[in-house]
Amino acid sequence: MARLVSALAPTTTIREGFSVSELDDYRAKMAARFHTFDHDGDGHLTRQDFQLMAQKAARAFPGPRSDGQDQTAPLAEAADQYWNGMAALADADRDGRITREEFIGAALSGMHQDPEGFARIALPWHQAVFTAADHDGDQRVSVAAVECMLVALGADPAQARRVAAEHRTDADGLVTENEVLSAVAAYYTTSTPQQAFTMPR
Ligand SMILES: [Ca+2]
Ligand SMILES: [Ca+2]
Repeated sequence: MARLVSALAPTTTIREGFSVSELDDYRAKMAARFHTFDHDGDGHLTRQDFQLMAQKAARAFPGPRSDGQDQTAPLAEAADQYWNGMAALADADRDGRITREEFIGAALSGMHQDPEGFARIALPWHQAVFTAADHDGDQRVSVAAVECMLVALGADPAQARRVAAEHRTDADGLVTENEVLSAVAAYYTTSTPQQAFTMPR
């Protein structure tokens, strides 16, 4: 994690002075992400949405890993931690619900151009999902597993396939944990558009 954060650290030096269009791009990306986070579809985010997300990830990568560890409980715990981090930032009135505007505001203030904020709030969850996908524990997964991960997180299946295929692979055709987490970090900390999570048509 420290390596990932330090690799991204130079972006923190441009915290001030990004253009309105960059912020608009980021807002649009997070607005789309909000929809895919709302797993029960009631129009706001609650602890339940994060638990549904954990259950979906556990179903996507069922059974114990080769080291015998079942990932259901670690996923539920990581999702709860993720919820707590987002709620601390976003749920200003403490009613246990995050609206679309609160979510976008929280991502903007807590993660955009802030790799350390991302590392604190969202990284543990994505590490837990990677661990669940990485059945043999060698810190590498197949491109198909990356695609499966994106779909479990709410991505459109066709777009998940395309985005998964864009990841760099090693000599064995596998995608490393660092590659996956760097892509996730770029998603949350930069304005660069990314197509896996889109608004419902
Ligand atoms: Ca919801
Ligand atoms: Ca593996």
